[in-house]
Amino acid sequence: MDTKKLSALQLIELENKFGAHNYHPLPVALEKGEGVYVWDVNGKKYYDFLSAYSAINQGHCHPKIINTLIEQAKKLTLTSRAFFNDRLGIYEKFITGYFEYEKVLPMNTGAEAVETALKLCRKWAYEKKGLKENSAQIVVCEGNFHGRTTTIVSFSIDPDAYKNYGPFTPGFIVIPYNNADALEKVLSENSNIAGFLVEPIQGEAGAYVPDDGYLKKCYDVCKQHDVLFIADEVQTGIARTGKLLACDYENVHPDILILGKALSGGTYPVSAVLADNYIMDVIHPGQHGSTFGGNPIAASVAITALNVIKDEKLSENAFRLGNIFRQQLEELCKQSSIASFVRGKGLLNALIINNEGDKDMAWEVCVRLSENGLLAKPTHTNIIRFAPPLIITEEQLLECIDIIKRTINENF
Ligand code: IF1
Repeated sequence: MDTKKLSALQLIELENKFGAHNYHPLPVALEKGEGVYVWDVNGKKYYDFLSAYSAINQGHCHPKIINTLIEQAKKLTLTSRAFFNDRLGIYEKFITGYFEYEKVLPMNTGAEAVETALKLCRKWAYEKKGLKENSAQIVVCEGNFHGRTTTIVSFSIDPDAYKNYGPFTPGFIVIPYNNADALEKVLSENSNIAGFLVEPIQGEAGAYVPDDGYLKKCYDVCKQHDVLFIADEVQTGIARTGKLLACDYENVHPDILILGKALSGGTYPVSAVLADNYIMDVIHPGQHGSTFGGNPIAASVAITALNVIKDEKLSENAFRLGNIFRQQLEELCKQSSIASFVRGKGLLNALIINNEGDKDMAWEVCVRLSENGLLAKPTHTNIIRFAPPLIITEEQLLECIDIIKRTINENF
């Protein structure tokens, strides 16, 4: 392959010709990232307001995380779990102390961690709660997004996620999100419920923030019925919403906590499932695993990535700047005919576009934003997610708010 620098168009053509068309990217070809910025192959600089769906909370190519990645990669990348190594135990002690759990099961992608949590919950229900084998039901919410495996899409309500991927995995009950009474009802009427899997804020649904108290009510209902409360914080966790975990807003300590994405600062696939011994100890040798799960690079990078979150006070920064962002965009919504309303917590926010006139409006806005140096992506045709790296400064945020306001006011 000729290694001369290819143009954006040539790169796009390569992806179209040789890659599956499972995404519809904005027509931007990136080649460099640093902090809150990315550059395309033409040298154009952008603010990254997607952060790879909240995997880049610590900023692109954070020097401390990259240094850890490089140093570990030179020493030992992968041993498999057939042997012990000098990184995994240290990481396991670190992360369980960091999130206050007794044990961790290390995996790689968010979906793998969600699958692990579902298996763990079912196994606990049979071996500890005493449900009849293969009878367990797990409650999930409408509008959920937990990954793309066949089991996970089995309980999606989005046809794009599940259509023609059947037959589906049984054992899931879908209830409305943000409705604790619906959970209470299903747990009161069914004695074979093992767990309740929920996103503290629904990311894919467009930063759908439930009412204050929803998570706590659901947690309490689960406790009353001996059902595990499982929080998928793959996207909302690790400081994104202005607290270390979104569950922290309601002082809810999930029975099973699922993490991913920013667990590595976007440098490596690292995910994790955390729980206390009464749950995690149902897993015995040979009953679950993965080739790369807990590998030395993942273990090392995750420690550094989590230290950066605390050392640089990224939760506090996300909390403070998120309030400024929403307040400024609410002003935009008051005077714009297409910007309807903004919602979110910390630096996980979404602008809902009034696309009655043109269903591609949100896409058009994102194209214009990219021309003005800010990258964001629509979700569900009329919602634009805004999620910059949490290291963003107030000055940079105000500049981005100006770009968003100017783009919408001048073009729509
Ligand atoms: C895509 C968005 C989608 C997640 C939560 C588990 C996973 C995700 C709460 C699975 C992954 C990614 C996947 C990516 C786009 C993005 C996403 F919500 F973040 F925007 F799809 F809905 N739980 N979310 O958000 O983690 O296996 O991907 O590591 O699939 O298009 P993963």
